[in-house]
Amino acid sequence: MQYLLLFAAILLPESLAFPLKSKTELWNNTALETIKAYLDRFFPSHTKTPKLDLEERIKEMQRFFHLTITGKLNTETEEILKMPRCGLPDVADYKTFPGSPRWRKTHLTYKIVNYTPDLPRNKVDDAIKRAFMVWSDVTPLTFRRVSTSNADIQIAFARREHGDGYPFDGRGNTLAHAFQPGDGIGGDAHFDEDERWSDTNREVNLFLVAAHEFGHSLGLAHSNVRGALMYPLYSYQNPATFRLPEDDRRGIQKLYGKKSSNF
Ligand code: 01S
Ligand code: ZN
Ligand code: ZN
Repeated sequence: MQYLLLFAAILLPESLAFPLKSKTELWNNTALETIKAYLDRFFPSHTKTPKLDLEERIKEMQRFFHLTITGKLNTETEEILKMPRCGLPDVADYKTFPGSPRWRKTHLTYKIVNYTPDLPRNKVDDAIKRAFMVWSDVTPLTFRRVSTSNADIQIAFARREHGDGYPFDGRGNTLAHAFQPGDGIGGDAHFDEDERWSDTNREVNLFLVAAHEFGHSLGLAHSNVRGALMYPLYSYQNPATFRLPEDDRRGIQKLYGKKSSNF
């Protein structure tokens, strides 16, 4: 009897044995509860960030599994829910901001609005230039310095309240911040003037923090991968031998693609 049922299931046309559900039907309560539970377990939203809506969280999961990013619970995504897996959350990966904002052009400009007294100007110029090269080396992006016109990415040193509603906090803790790609303040990077900026392993290395901030300016959020440039904590490494970690490279190339070869 069991065999007969099995045969019947195999012989029946797929559409009969497993009738295809309509798109709206897929959004039924059970499916929604299933994906919510899955996301809560394996893609916990960070307490600091405002609660993402379900669509953004589904996108995050689709990005992680390299599925088509629709934000919708489609068949491809449902398949993942059914697959056997390890119980640990999938947090060891780069992140983009909700909605994956990115620049819609590859030639970007930057402007160094003011300077820190901590370093000679040419050392600041050099640290900033090399921090952009970290990203232009692995993507089609180019960065050109301008001094007069409005630049896409405005770079400034400032202390405490400095006009954007995100006051700095004196020496230590927050070292710098940057805004996700967009018009106006979008892409801008601010460095806390109450830090002591350096081009060595003393205090805070400007190149290393700038490279991290420009990751934000280009659309990367913090990564949970220890050792990634976009990991939220500063750690010193020799700028002369710096190589962009794989996690960050995968993240930025997801947004902008790889560097096109020269032939
Ligand atoms: N800016 O990108 C940051 O990550 C801030 C904290 C934000 C919540 C504003 C910051 O300054 N974090 C410290 C830091 O070291 C801990 N950032 C630069 C880095 O290289 N990870
Ligand atoms: Zn600021
Ligand atoms: Zn950061």
